[in-house]
Amino acid sequence: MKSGFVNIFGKPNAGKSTLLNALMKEKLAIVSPKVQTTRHRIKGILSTAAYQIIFSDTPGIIDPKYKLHEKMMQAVKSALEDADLALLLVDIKDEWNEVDAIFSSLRLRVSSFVIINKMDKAPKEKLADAAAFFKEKKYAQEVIYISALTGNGIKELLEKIIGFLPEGEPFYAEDEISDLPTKFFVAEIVREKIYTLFEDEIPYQTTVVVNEFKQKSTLIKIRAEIIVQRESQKAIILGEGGKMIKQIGTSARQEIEKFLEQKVFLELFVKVRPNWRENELYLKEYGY
Ligand SMILES: Nc1nc2c(ncn2[C@@H]2O[C@H](COP(=O)(O)OP(=O)(O)OP(=O)(O)O)[C@@H](O)[C@H]2O)c(=O)[nH]1
Ligand SMILES: [Mg+2]
Repeated sequence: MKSGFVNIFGKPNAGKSTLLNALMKEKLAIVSPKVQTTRHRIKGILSTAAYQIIFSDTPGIIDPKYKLHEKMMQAVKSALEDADLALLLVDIKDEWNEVDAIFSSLRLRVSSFVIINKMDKAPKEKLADAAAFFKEKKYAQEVIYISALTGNGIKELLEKIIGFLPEGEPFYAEDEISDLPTKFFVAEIVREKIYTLFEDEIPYQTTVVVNEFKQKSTLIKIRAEIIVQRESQKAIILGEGGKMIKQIGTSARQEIEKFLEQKVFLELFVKVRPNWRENELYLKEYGY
């Protein structure tokens, strides 16, 4: 039996969450075209008779600007501490020197694979140049190309990871796919819809908490709160005549139903909590 922790790191938007989902063959982590979508460390547990891999998706590495950012970087740090193998994800379109500086600053004590992502978006020559650039780096045990979006290269990556795993017993029960509660995933799905539907700053001013989750005879009743920092943001989330919040609710409900494989009744409310991103108590209450 082999088992181990395989943790994914990289700049915001590199495709870390898309990669976690591709490796798990299940959508666990939310994804958006915007940076700083992921705010937590999200474990995905892949178990077979031969191995158990505990993958961790992490927030994109940034310079913290407010307390929520600091919490996000603590999630990165925790994943740095228990990794058996680090997957260092590079968006082929990013500035390689800048990415290299970030990877070097992690001071990794474990082996790492540099994974060049979004290969579907770059010509072969550029991929070869990127590989040559990263192969020279001390931290790069292997350099691999993938497209997390199309699935290209994922099977080969998984085989390489398994080859690298230490011998060991499983850490989690075989039927567990994550260490996070269902409520967390539900809140994340609502948050993803906010990232998709709103431009600019709104997603960054917002968080979501599920404060009721009740199994009824024919459906699950869920009540969630969308937290914003200001009244003006509340008005934007609601939209004219409640048009926007209705849209969030409809698309979130459809996805939650798929995730839970059950009918769902979803109620959404908007609450103003001035400066919640800087407030230790609120951050704690909202799961950060
Ligand atoms: N073309 C292409 N797009 C990709 C690929 N992988 C991810 N993306 C897109 O890149 C964007 C960011 O993906 P995420 O998985 O949310 O990136 P992330 O690294 O988790 O981002 P943060 O959570 O903000 O740090 C999304 O629009 C994805 O669809 C890929 O292989 N090819
Ligand atoms: Mg992410």
